[in-house]
Amino acid sequence: MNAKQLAGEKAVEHVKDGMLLGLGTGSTVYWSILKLGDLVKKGLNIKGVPTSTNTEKLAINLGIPLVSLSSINQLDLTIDGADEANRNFELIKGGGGALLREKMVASISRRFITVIDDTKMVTDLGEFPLPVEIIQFGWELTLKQVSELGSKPKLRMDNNAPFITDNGNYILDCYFGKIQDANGLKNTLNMIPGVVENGLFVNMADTIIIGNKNGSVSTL
Ligand code: ABF
Repeated sequence: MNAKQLAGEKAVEHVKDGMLLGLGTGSTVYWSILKLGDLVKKGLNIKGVPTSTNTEKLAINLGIPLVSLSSINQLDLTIDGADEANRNFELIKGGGGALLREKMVASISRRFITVIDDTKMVTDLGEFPLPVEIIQFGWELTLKQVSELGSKPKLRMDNNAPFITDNGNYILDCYFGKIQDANGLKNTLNMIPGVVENGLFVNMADTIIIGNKNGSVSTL
């Protein structure tokens, strides 16, 4: 079993009958969804899953019922991946471009479990360029304002055109170097008018499950 599968499957042990679940995107949470589908077939009753993006198709194929996000106030548990995590449970997410919907789902979850392999665990966030979702209008101005915060932002491209998120926005991948004050940077970025949301998840994850290459699983 690979490290991502170890973490993804371990997280499913926290799923109880009758839960409303949030599921993110990515190749680690992929294993959580497969394991969930297996347990649903064996009778586990999942009340519903408002998946955030292309996980929808997978959930449907595995017989996991979907609920619309607007019809619920709270989720019992969200399981999602991350691009980087530190021991303060701060995350960088959005490598897959789905950070806004993932943050919306995580924000209404009583519990939020992050599943990663050990390569994602870092002392300081920032080696992975921080994804920032911005509106298309005046994106060059927004890029300049983000760079004035001390980053080197790059417009994310998809082949020869700008990458477009599920919400019709652009993504800036911003290299800040070591991020010492994740909460401060998260808030400062979101004060820029053209910024919709950013990939700093602070005070959201309560558990980090790490699949290790030696075949063990650690839980923080
Ligand atoms: C998603 O999964 C994103 O927020 C994050 O970028 C990505 C991590 O993907 P993987 O699990 O494939 O490394 O949650």
